[in-house]
Amino acid sequence: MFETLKSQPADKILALMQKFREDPRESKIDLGVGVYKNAQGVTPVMRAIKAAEHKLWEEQTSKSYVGLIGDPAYSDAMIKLILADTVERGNIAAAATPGGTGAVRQAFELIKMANPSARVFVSDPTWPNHISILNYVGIETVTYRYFDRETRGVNFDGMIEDLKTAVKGDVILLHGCCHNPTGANLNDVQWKEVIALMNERGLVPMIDIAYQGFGDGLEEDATGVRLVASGTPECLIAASCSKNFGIYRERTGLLMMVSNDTAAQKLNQGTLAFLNRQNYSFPPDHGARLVTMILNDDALRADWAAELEETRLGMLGLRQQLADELQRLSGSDRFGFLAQHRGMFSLLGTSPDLVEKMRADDGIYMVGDSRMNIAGLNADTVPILAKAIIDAGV
Ligand code: PLP
Ligand code: TYF
Repeated sequence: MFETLKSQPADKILALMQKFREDPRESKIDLGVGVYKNAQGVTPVMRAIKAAEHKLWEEQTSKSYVGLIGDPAYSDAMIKLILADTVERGNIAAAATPGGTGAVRQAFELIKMANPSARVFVSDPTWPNHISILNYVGIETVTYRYFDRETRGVNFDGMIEDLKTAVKGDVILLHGCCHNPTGANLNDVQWKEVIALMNERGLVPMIDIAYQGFGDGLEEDATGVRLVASGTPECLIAASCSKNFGIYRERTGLLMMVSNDTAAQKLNQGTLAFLNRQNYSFPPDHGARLVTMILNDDALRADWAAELEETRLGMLGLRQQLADELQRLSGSDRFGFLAQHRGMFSLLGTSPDLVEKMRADDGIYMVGDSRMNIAGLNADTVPILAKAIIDAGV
């Protein structure tokens, strides 16, 4: 049987990670995989996570199964974090998942189950796993214009024009904040316009939110998802705690179904439990428990939010430094977009050839589409990157 298997395409981001490890140059700079790193290049365990783990170790008396949807207290805490009080709790069904990827996967399976003919519209470009999981689940994918290669901002007119080709029941996948890979995001007015269009045409929004707190702040980054959840009849939300709690390997995510039909909540909740059971029975608990402990404890929560804010401001500072340095070297404002982008990523918008040239000449590792992880920089490496960008002729 195994002889029938074909080799599968590698994940380009993870392949780049390997290539970086194998590069002997000491001066190499890793701007690849989307993992936060501090100025020392370390992905730290956040202080509040350490404290919660300590408390958990002392207090936890059993590791027996929790439940198919995880601990409801986790769902409650995450719903509050993401949606605040914009939607009644009775209008939301939720289930813990293994990471944000697990939530994305379960959401796609749910779409396939509820409407096998639905197409999913994704931004051009988007996180490559969106497309690869959609293909694997057997859902037709349509791309909508998103990134303007001239301005490096959002091509909003193109986006709206393309979304107008969607028909009733199609799903529109939107990044809640800190768009991966571009760093370019919708403003509030644009969110409202997209919502109006989706409502007019009977389209179903799905929000992937993996970087709340990395852009403009915890509350600010939730603006889009809150507008969608409160302004559309139904939507799906896939959330990840990997980045904002720094618990990547704990696999902590949440899938939400928001519906204005309160009577459907029980059925929706049962469907999420069913989907979890088919795929892995019980979702992981450790990360979800830490998140719940932190969000429900004033002191831990304050410390977590403070450390997240330091992280966010650090990345913003690096963005500004890079934009300033490039302005100085190029004598132009054409790199100003780097300071406008939000989150961990910016798409430089250059060719794979120049990306490869910067890797070969300067040991700078960005993803082939020219996505840079800003957190891979520090104050000393920003000038090195800026010079490499100018030397390569970007
Ligand atoms: N969605 C987006 C847009 C992402 O960038 C990521 C990356 O980490 C995820 C979802 C899922 O992350 P994880 O499965 O590690 O929680
Ligand atoms: O885009 C990124 O770099 C992060 C991390 O298969 C990641 O989202 C990368 C590849 C992958 C899963 C997560």
